[in-house]
Amino acid sequence: MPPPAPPVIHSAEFAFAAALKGQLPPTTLPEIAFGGRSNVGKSSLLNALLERKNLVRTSKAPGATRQINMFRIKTSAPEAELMVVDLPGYGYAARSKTERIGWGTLIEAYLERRESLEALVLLIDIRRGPEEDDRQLVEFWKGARPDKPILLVATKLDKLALSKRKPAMTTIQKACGVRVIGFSAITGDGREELWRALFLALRST
Ligand SMILES: Nc1nc2c(ncn2[C@@H]2O[C@H](COP(=O)(O)OP(=O)(O)OP(=O)(O)O)[C@@H](O)[C@H]2O)c(=O)[nH]1
Ligand SMILES: [Mg+2]
Repeated sequence: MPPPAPPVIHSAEFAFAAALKGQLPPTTLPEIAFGGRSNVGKSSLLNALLERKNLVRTSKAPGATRQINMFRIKTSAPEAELMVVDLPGYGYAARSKTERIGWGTLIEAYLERRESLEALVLLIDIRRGPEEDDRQLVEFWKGARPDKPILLVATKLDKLALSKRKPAMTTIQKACGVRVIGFSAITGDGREELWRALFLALRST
């Protein structure tokens, strides 16, 4: 069967926010989580992916997303219903130490125990490449969820000259041992490929 084309987004709506120690809603739909360093472009990618300008809050100042935010998505062609999860970014030094540890624990607990979580999409700024905490997250996922896929997305593709994109993506791929998709929330580059990979990930579990 050919891989599905990018779907029609029927509806995309905010469903739930869980703060530190907050309760998550009962699991009803398959979930895909989007994680990465603060300011890497998680919220922007979700808006671009879902073709909604302001569904997910973005910001120039790092640390904009301070909760686990869930969005309920319905698509057709192919028909699917899923939860897309915007995680708070890590590596934001301006937070207090207690706050950083608390958030780390919240995200780890979510990634490790959430039953309906089917895949992790890890975003890495194409200009920065993977840093220590990115590689740690890849290893954490492989250890905690050996049977579930992880996808890497190199963000802000538009900020790098065309000739430098491929080598930068290869560096990320080699460092993490996971396939990389290039993406730009500004131009929409990579949107189709990412959707294809997401549906494959959902199907493979
Ligand atoms: N040029 C360019 N800028 C981008 C792209 N994606 C995000 N940005 C910018 O990067 C900044 C951070 O984007 P967000 O989407 O808020 O990043 P985030 O990862 O959700 O950040 P936190 O919620 O703080 O963890 C904003 O100023 C965005 O406009 C992109 O593909 N290209
Ligand atoms: Mg955000």
